[in-house]
Amino acid sequence: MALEIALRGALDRGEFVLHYQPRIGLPSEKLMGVEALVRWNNPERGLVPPSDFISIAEETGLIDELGIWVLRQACLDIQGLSNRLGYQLSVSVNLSPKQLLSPNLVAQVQHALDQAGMQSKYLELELTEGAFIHDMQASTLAMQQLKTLGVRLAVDDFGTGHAGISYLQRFPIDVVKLDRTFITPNTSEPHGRGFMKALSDMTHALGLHVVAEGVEDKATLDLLCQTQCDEAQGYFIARPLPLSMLVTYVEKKW
Ligand code: G
Ligand code: G
Ligand code: MN
Ligand code: NA
Repeated sequence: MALEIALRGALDRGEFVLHYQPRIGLPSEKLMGVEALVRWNNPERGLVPPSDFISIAEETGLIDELGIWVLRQACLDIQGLSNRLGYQLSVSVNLSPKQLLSPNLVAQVQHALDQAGMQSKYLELELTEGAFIHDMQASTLAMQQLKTLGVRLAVDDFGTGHAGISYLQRFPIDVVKLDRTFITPNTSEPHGRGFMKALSDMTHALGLHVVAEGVEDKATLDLLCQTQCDEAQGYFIARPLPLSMLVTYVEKKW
């Protein structure tokens, strides 16, 4: 209850901030876009990670309002940056399962795009497997409606849930984000390359794009290039950065 009230106040006072983690294309290593990750800039506690408040926001219904703020701010920030750079970046936004089933989601997404002047194909929405296995009919419908806007849909943390491969075919998904627990061990294991190649081939056979998360070293990035992974994200490339530092990162690289 205390945290719920604190979160409510944080929304009203504008204490939430977004950090952006770069995502590069392979093998070009060209910057393709960023993932927006929310933090709470608490005056007493400092930066509070999402793991400390997202589930409470979901339980109390605050996630709808927080989610709308994240969507709008992410589109505004990244379209603004793209305009300044003369170089279009994509932005990925995490959606909680509850948001996917909200009847207002499609209108909210369209509004966020309009407000930022962003073309829908540059917005990607990340859903975890858990978001669409509870009510398959409702989530399929919601996903189809989002697809008609022209946004991309990604399965986040793929491989950690129970959904499995059949879900990639059943739902209108464009992108698979392989969970980081899959990625690093493969560099050191004898069958790692074969495993990564199989995952990448399977994803491509389904007509989907594959993104590796949690890339922490050069050996892993090399392995992902060799196994035709499409994009990569992780500390070896860049940590999640405040907008001002993202600007510096982009300007240094280009
Ligand atoms: O940045 P960090 O590793 O602390 O993020 C942990 C998790 O928090 C992410 O994996 C993601 O699932 C979740 N998360 C981050 N930002 C958002 C957001 O804006 N909305 C939702 N629903 N989840 C988020
Ligand atoms: O669940 P989701 O993929 O949305 O969350 C991404 C989270 O993973 C972010 O909170 C981010 O801080 C974290 N992350 C990003 N890159 C790396 C990495 O290379 N290693 C580890 N351990 N965590 C990472
Ligand atoms: Mn994510
Ligand atoms: Na993930």
